[in-house]
Amino acid sequence: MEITHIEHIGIAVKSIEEHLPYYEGVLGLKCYNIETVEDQKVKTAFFKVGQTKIELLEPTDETSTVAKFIEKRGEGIHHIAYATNNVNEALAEAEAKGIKLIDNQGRPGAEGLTIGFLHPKFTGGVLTEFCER
Ligand code: CMX
Repeated sequence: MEITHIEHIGIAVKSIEEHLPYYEGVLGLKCYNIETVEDQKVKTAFFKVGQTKIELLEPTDETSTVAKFIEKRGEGIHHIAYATNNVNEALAEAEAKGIKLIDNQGRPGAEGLTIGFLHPKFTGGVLTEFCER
């Protein structure tokens, strides 16, 4: 696989609105997109930092995996997403090297990206996402 850069860092929050003053007012970043990803049961807010983005993730209901994460571990870094030119190839290669997949195939994510996750128990405790534009 070829990883080109960190596409985004996902941060789990209870409320996007509550955290906007920090990202915009303190760090001086601009929230350029707020989007709900129904499939993932999250509302997302994006900020660009060079080539990389910060993605705030707010659960849209209590059955969301992000709601479960916050309940168990509190707000904070939820995942790291790597940009690659072929998600399906990257997933297959990781699996062939013994990594448990969450997604066998890429699926639609926020911002029109195709995404696929690796299980955090096989990646040193970091939920890892591949993204393809
Ligand atoms: N980072 C690191 N570890 C995590 C984790 C995370 N984000 N989420 C869960 N875990 C750990 C748990 O702490 C737990 O560890 P222990 O067994 O030591 O307690 C273990 O993984 C199993 O977790 P769980 O609470 O039982 O939760 P689930 O098995 O129901 O789900 C996971 C975990 C990662 C499979 C699930 O969250 C998932 O499928 N994630 C991928 C999809 C996703 O995260 N979507 C939201 C973002 C979408 C977007 O970016 O648009």
